[in-house]
Amino acid sequence: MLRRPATVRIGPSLMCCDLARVAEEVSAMEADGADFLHVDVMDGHFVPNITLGEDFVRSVSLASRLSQEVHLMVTDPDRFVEPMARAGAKACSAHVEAEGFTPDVVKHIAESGMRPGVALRPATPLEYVGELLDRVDQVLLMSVEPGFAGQRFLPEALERVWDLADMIAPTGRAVEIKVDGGITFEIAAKLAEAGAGALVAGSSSVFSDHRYVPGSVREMRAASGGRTP
Ligand code: S6P
Ligand code: MG
Repeated sequence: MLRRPATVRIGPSLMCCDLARVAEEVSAMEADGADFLHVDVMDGHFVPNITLGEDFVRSVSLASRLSQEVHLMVTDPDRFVEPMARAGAKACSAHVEAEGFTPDVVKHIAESGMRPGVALRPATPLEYVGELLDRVDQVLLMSVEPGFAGQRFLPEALERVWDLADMIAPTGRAVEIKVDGGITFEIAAKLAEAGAGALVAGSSSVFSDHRYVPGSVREMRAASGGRTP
């Protein structure tokens, strides 16, 4: 049985864009109907890389009305919740594997006014989110090891989307499954069929040489079964 959600949201990953021209890049994404902007926050500790932070989110908030959805790849995620909310982020997911993660982090994200989510590395059992499903709005399933863009999609992630959709269905809650990493146009179609409600679009689809490719969000939407505006 296919369980394609009514709409699949598409969110370009800003770490893949030309950061020196972020306002222009974001306005091109907006013109192409992007649903959200995916913002990777890395601390060089939870993952071996450092990326975007609070000041970046604040600047993009001034440049675009698209909602920024933060993916926290950090140790002690709680310390980043309030700063991200203040900077204008609208949703935030923290990794359940991170040192210092507790269900209170999810509570604090919700209290800050952002949509709460949790993120899972590719090998983390789905059972880790079981008890959190009644508190989160989204589950971010990684389909590459977090840390770097430009990796290949791990095929086992597709099965995890089907399995997670099976776990969510009996709760009766509209918990969105968001998938992140190595998503090509072809894989987007399969993820949508499996029940993904949001796809992070990076260098495997909508960016080339750190530039947003005009029209590519529309192409991603068409590939994932949505109507092009
Ligand atoms: C990876 C990060 C991702 C990347 C995304 C980019 O740690 O969480 O959000 O930005 O993977 O997409 P791609 O197509 O380059 O993998
Ligand atoms: Mg990410």
